[in-house]
Amino acid sequence: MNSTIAAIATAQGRSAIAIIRISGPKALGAYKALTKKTTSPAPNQIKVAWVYDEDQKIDHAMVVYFKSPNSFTGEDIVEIHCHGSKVVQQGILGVLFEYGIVPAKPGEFSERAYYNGKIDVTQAEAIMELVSSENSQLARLATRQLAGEFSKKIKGILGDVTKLGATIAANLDFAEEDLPTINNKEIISSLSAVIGKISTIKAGSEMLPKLREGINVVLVGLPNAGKSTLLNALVGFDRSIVSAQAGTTRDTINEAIEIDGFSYQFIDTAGLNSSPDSIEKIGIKKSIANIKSADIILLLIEPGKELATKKFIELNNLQSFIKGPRTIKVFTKSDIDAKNPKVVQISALKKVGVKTLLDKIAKLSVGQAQTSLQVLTQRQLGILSRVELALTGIVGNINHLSLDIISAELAGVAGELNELTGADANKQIIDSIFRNFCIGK
Ligand SMILES: Nc1nc2c(ncn2[C@@H]2O[C@H](COP(=O)(O)OP(=O)(O)OP(=O)(O)O)[C@@H](O)[C@H]2O)c(=O)[nH]1
Ligand SMILES: [Mg+2]
Repeated sequence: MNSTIAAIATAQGRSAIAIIRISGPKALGAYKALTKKTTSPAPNQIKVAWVYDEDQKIDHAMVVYFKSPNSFTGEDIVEIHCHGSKVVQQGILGVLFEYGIVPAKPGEFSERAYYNGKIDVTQAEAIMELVSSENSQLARLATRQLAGEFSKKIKGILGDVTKLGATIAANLDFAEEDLPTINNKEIISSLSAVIGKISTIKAGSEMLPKLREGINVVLVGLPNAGKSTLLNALVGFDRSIVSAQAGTTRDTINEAIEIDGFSYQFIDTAGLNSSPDSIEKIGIKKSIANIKSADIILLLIEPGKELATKKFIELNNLQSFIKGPRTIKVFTKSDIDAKNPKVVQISALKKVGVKTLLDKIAKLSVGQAQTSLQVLTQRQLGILSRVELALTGIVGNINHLSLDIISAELAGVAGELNELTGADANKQIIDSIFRNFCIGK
């Protein structure tokens, strides 16, 4: 790649500062042309300098030079941190294009980093995730992937598959001498371990859409249980109407908030009333639908209403939705009637117990999965599923498969795994990954 590319790396539009990035063999020359300096700058040091278009000053900017190979792309890179006006940015780009530098395609900086061995494909995909992360947990996960954590896991699995393949191949070579080095039981046990690792990675990614879109926390209970009061306490302002009248909330009310880096959708619902009027009926239908699709259910019970709540649930066949670890039973109005300290109890009115409840929600939403959470793109998930299917296929049919065939299957699996980190990925796949990036990345 002999061309030198440039692009604005910051968001379009007016801003305090914009960054223009240049990568390639002409970067240093462009630095000198722009700043009218004759000596090369020291690498990795930010300098304040005037940038010029011929004799015309464009801006007083900060300029930094990263010397190849110690840069993001592996090539010479120059970054110009200028003022964020369109005129300044276009002025600088104009000089650069005049100098023979070409506009960068979307993701071309990352693509060059990939081709120069600076990052692998999963790290490139992580960069994209990080740039588009909508909350800090997602960003944290993407950062972990950027650090190569996912690639390391895949390389571990690839190592296992290759090792098993090699053992089988050795066994094939020595077959005539009747020296069995591996039996079906051993193959199954090795493959099961690999399948287990893949399932763990996949399971870790299932939580991801939730992290992106927000975890649905539905507040349900009989009329007057204190749902709307709790919603208001959770979100920190008067979102929902509260009154002593039963059946105040008739429609669902959503409010999104972020807690500890996770996005949540709190949903207040109409009270579950067994003999509602016609409008209430529609609201209750919605409440029930929300119970069914909730990630987390807060079942609110006011003093003296435990039995009535249970009855409603049974009457509407909601037991299977409400029981289980995603439901938190919350006893409300603890200022009126305090319960045994072991249960979750709150007084939303007096703001007692709300913080503890939030902690419980956070714990439930991430659970044990947090450390194994994984950002997987559709491409990565597809490959992992194919690999999993191929391996379970071998395990299931082991008695009908010759070592030859198993060996060939494992070679195919190794190829797929290599494609995952890009060691074996074809140009088309690589292109499609980088073209989804933004310009300047
Ligand atoms: N003492 C006390 N009263 C509360 C508490 N939480 C709610 N209330 C009162 O209980 C009544 C009903 O509260 P809401 O929050 O409207 O109850 P809801 O479950 O949303 O009721 P619906 O929308 O009718 O289903 C109101 O008069 C609240 O002031 C609490 O923690 N302590
Ligand atoms: Mg209400």
